Amino acid sequence: MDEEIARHIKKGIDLRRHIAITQREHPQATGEFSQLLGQITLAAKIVSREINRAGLGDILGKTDEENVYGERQARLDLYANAVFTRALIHNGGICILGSEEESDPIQVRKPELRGKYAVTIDPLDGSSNIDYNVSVGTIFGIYRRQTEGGPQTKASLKDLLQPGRDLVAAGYVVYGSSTMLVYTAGDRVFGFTLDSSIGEFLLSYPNIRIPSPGGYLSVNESYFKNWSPPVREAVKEIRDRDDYSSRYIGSMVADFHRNLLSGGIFLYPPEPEVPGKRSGKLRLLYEAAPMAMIASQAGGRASNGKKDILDVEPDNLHDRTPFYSGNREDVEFVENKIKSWED
Ligand code: AFP
Repeated sequence: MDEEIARHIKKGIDLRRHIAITQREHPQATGEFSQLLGQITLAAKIVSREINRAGLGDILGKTDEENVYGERQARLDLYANAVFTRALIHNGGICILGSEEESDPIQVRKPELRGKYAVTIDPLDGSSNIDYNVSVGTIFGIYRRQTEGGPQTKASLKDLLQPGRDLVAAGYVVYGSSTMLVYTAGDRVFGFTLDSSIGEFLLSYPNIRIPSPGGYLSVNESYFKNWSPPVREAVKEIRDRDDYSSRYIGSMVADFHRNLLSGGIFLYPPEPEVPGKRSGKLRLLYEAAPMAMIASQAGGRASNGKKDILDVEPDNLHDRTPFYSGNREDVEFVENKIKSWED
């Protein structure tokens, strides 16, 4: 980042001003990217407000609807999906949206509203925790449209089926004890905290770097018996290190966020003999790829056990992937364990 621009990025500035300053590095920018981030933050504020008063309204609990993975959707899943979809489709500078809650992508139908970005979103990750007042989150990834023909031409699936390496920006919102938005546009990772008294996200972390070594081991150990031998061995060894402690919330955004700030490794390994979990649980496009971009920009790494998540080419919108992310050394340690068993 240009030093003159970096000087203006100070703690406390609001997100809109921050975007305006960072966009100075791109004099050719049309404003669509700023508009898109603006719509994401607007939707995040609306969802945050609803989550904060969740116990008061009739919005907790499950619906009778199932998503494409056969999981029963929580009311707040549907609410968050509707809020983000509306904000992005009508005014977001995008041409197509892939949502974890929708089986098919959503097209921007009117040519005059079509922008040059394709967005993936997990509107409410960790929603099975919502009834217990546990942190949940939203994850988003922003790609450049690949379909030729300009706004007159409809977008296509290939605009969404891109490897994480092609992400223009990625981020998440964690609805926790405070609401935070963390994002990267490929140069540093920024963290903003929502000041609800003024309704603005203010810069609280100007340059997040994953501390290393040490930190938290974060994995659902109740699946220990289902993992492959190298993964079991790696987890046991990390658990025994003196500078590691265990924490697992079961809400990826919150687990990832803690480890981004404190170091360590988050794992969701495959369970080779368990139907539906042979590639783990997490979704490549909606969860793994955006988080991999953030981990990598913060000096860490995310892997599927064999290669960097950013290099994995998606075949389908709802592909799942094993996921190991955090300190570069810890992720490489797991990769090497897996490799040593294959050799
Ligand atoms: P839900 O959105 O159904 O709560 O799933 C959340 C999630 O995809 C991810 O946020 C967690 O890391 C992971 O599932 C937790 O899964 P386990 O309950 O199997 O540990």
